[in-house]
Amino acid sequence: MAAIIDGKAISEQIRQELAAEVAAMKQKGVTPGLAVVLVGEDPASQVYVRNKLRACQQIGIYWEDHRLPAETTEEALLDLIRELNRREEIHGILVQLPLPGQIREQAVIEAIAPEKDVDAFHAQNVGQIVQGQYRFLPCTPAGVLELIRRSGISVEGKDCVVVGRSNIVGKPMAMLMLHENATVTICHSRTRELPAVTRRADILIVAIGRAKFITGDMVKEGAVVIDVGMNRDENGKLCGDVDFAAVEPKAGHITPVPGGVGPMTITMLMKNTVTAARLAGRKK
Ligand code: L34
Repeated sequence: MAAIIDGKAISEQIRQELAAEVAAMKQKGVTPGLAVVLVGEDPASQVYVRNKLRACQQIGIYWEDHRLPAETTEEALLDLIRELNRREEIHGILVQLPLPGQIREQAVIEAIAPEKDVDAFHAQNVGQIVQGQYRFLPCTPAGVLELIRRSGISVEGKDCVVVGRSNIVGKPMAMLMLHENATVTICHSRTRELPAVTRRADILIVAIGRAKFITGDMVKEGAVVIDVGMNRDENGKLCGDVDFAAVEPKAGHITPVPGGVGPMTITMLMKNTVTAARLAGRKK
């Protein structure tokens, strides 16, 4: 029987810490501000954006909700970003991904001022993270690390296997675990004998985007299993990349979906926005 890592509860605790920090900043005349940009009407993105704005509200962060139609041109989106880059009361800019096909995601990411790039997707921020010197960490990997830390799990010297190699999760996740002194393996859809690799993991982090992909036979007894997936199963129910019912009896710790990594992603976005505001204040 695994200990369930309660992402909602840990998130709540961090949000309270952040709310206190924001209250103190407001006393000194600085209110952290976040602009959220959503292009189109993807239903999942709408839910995530709503959760982000709700978290701002809860913590006391000033927020703006920019909604653009699905047929928006890249130039129009870049114009909005340039305007947000210039505005002093906006410390963080988040453009929700994925974007419609006519817009190049990379062009948009690189247009965001690095000091306002609270996703840490900009090449400058990515480069700083690889070098181990950074302003912010990308929200999902940072959230995973915080879940592990606040659950009292040590990482040093452990075998950590990351399944998935996206720029948003897999690659930065592996880098963070390396910085924590884990021995890191990255695997993906083309990895040969994947179950043999995942079975070596003391800490297994899964972000491959396939419902219930990790089955019981792929997990070592007592492993820490972190599920970054967000899928719908055959009944339309939210589920992760891990077959929870099959893996939970074997794992030492496991995160649920929903209520695991998702809320932490949002909480780390709040943390990055507060950090961005603090750093902007320091410059003046
Ligand atoms: N730019 N785009 C940008 N930054 C991000 O960090 C994201 N991500 C991913 C998609 N696009 C992005 C998110 O915000 C995934 N993601 C995200 C955020 C929140 C939740 C899930 C994914 C979340 O709130 N999950 C809830 C359940 C939500 C529901 O009911 O559907 C949970 O408990 O897991």
